[in-house]
Formats: sequence, structure tokens, C-alpha cells
Amino acid sequence: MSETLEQSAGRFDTVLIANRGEIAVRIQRACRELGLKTVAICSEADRQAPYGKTADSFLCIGPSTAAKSYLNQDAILLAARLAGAGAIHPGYGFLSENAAFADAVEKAGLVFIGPTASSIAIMGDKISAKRAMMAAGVPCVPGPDTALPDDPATIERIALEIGYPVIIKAAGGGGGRGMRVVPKADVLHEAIALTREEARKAFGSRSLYMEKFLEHPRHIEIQVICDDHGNAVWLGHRDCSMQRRHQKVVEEAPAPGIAPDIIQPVGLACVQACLQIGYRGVGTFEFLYEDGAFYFIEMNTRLQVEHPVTEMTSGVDIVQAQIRAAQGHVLDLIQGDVTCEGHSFECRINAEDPGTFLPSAGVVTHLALPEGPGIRVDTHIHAGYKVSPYYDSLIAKLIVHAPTRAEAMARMREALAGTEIEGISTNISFLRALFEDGPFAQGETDIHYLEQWLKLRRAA
Ligand code: MV4
Repeated sequence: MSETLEQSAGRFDTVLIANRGEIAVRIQRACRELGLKTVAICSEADRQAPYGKTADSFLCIGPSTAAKSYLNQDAILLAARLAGAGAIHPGYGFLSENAAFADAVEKAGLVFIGPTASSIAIMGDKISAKRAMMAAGVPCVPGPDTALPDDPATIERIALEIGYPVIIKAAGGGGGRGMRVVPKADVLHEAIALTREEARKAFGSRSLYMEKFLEHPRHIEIQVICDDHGNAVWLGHRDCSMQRRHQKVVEEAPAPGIAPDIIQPVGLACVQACLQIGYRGVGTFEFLYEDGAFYFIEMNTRLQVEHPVTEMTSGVDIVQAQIRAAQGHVLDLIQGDVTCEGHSFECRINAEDPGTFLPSAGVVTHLALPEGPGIRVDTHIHAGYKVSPYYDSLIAKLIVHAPTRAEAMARMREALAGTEIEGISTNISFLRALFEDGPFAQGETDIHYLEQWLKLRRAA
């Protein structure tokens, strides 16, 4: 039988991986396992990248500065054309949540491995994202799903209705950028003026919204995967509360101490939201969790750094599933098939000074990585690898899986003990100390815990 245009439209046999580092390795592996050819790209600083040698083609697309290479849309599209790629995987960061890029990829006749440009745009505007979630029955932080007006009296009324403290956020912000806490009424207008000005400069939009400020929440997220045929499932939850300056350091799945019957309706509401907006591929719903309740804050429309912990507990290869969804395949699992087995942790190993947290560049002179049952390392580095100062300092992810949370912690301690990286500074000693911490072992943390722990540790 001959195929219709629709059936063949999403097909491709070669994927250009528009990213670098560990995620370039991870995506290349998934492509190869699916029988797809790969095109690796690099900046001048990344010419020695190991994934260049294992790709079917490898092209240098520009200078070391990300703006001139990994963020250069025309250079990436040209590389895709030259190498005969039929699809582009953006990874995370860089162009992964750029609606204009997703649109340009599709207009060039290629497949963007991710949601549609319109889904990215809806979630990129945090007010339209909140409106879509409220419409789908996803629980949100108290506050309007509309932009703040200019009229001072109306703004005051909204704040009083929500109740202080409130938080002012830029619609174009996200990930911790463009927000300001307002403890009480006397600083409301000043906070709005400052945040508006920052938003205008940083995001080109003066649009703001207001929410109840939650003082001690945990950051819990729900992973979803959807196809183009009206199927969507959620793959469980993760706790990402252990962060410093909005950079996650340790993630785990499942989030500890969350009873299945309280998360279940939240997961189903996320699935419902995906179906309502026609979402395709993988996505993450971010929630704040406080006093037993979930409050949606943002949706990430990309593959996330911490996807491995969910792969370990669900047994689903999230990157393969994402690529297959982009090919137009029907999702090969239903909600009833999804289980959560055991417990998984991920440690982000960064090339940074343990005291100042400043990036540490240089040559890795010695490398020993842990191995064994329930241990996974996602990395692009090897002995002799030169860590360049141009990009994010993430050099490896240490991931463990064990039957219980306590056993997974013990396994992570062992894995960290078996990790040796010399020639550059890393945060390994700090991660080792964290896995000896009592309250963390008890799951007694919130989004402020790590920064407080660091403060105490510095004082000691
Ligand atoms: C909040 C909040 C408290 N209340 N919203 C920061 C990142 C961005 N995704 C949203 N963020 C927050 N939004 C309300 N209504 C506290 C934070 C927040 C935070 C959230 C998740 C993980 C770490 C955080 C660190 C500081 C503040």
C-alpha cells in the first residue's frame, strides 16, 4: 500500500543534534539505537568533542561564542541541509525553547524534535501558560491568569485579594529570572516599577503578573510524553528542590513522601492539559508543593537535564520516545503500563571552584568513573579532555538507581567515592558532604535548603 502524505510527513532517517556536551552524547546514542544516522555540530572550541568522531557527519558551524555557533539558527539550518539531515534535535538550553527556531526548522522542510512552535510560544509566555493550565484543571498558585493592569488602585486590590506576601513575575521570564517578592503593601508599587523596567529590558515585554508568594515550598515536577495522535501519559514525578541560584544540583525520582493518591489527580490534570493544547513530545510541568498541595508555576517544553532519574524509575527511554513522537509514531505505552520502581538520584558534576562556584576550565588530567549495578554516568569527558570556559560548567551526571531511597543514597555515596577528576576543580567534594547530611537523608528539604546548608558549612 502506498503511504499518504501525512503518514510519510514526519519521517526522517538523519538527525542533526544542535547541542554539545553530555546531552549530545545522550541524543546520539538514542538515534543510533533507533537506526537513525546522526549529524554532530560543534563550535571551534568543541572540535575535539568525542561525539564528533562517532557521528555519521561532523561539522564546525562557527566560533566558540555560543551566539555565533550553537545559537546561530542560519548556520545550523545550513549544516542540516549540507549533511542531509531530516530533523533537528535541540537538546536543552540554546535553541530548545525558541519558538522562532522551531518555526524556521519546519519552514525549511525539516522536523523539529519537540513540540510545535505554537506550544513553545504559549508556555514561553508564563501568563498564557497559566491560563491554559487553569482551563485544563491543573492547580495553580493563587492569583489572576491575566497581566497586571497599570491602574495603581486595581493592582492594590489584586494584592489584597491574594494576601501578602505576593510575588511579581514577568510574563517573559521563567527559571527564576524577572521576579520580585513583595512582603507588604508599602513596597508594592516600587516593586512593580522595578520589575516592569527589568522585564522590558530583559524580555522586551513589560507584561507582569502577580501570585501568592509561597515561603517554603518544594520543587516537584511531572514528566509527560505525548504523540501527535491524541495520546499522552505522565511518567511520574521528580523532586528538584536541591538547587543554588536556580541551578539544580541533585534531583531524585520519585519525590520523597508524596502519597500516590495526592499526586495522581495532578498527573492526570497534566495529561489533560497536554491533550487540550495538542502538545507533542516530552514536557515537564513544574510545581511548587507546600503543606500537601500542588501549585503549577511553569511548563518546560524541552528534554530536561534531569530526565535520567525518570528513565531509571519508569524504564522508559525518554529520548527515544521523544524522537519517535517527532517521527509521527503512535505512543507505544498507555498510562496503565507506567510504573515507578525503586528510587533514583542524579548528581550534577560541575567544573567549578568549590569555594566560589566560578567555572573552572582546563585539561582533565585523570578520570575515574564509577560503575556497577544501578550506576549510570552521562558524560562527554575523558582523560585529556579540555573543559572550555565558554559554556555551562556541567561535565557529567552521576545517576544511581536502587530499590529504596536509603539504598539509592548509599549507592550514590559509593559512586561519588569512586569518582576521580583531576586537572580541573569540581563540586564532587561538596556532593559527597551533601550525601552525608541528615535532614537531606530524611527528605526534609525545600527550595531554600541547599543555600542555607552552604551558608552554615561556610561558617563552620
Ligand atoms: C515562586 C516561588 C514562591 N512563590 N512562585 C523560581 C524559579 C521559577 N521557576 C519560579 N520560582 C519561584 N516561584 C511563588 N508564587 C518561589 C520560586 C523559587 C524557586 C522555585 C523553584 C526552585 C527554586 C526556587 C528558588 C527560589 C525561588
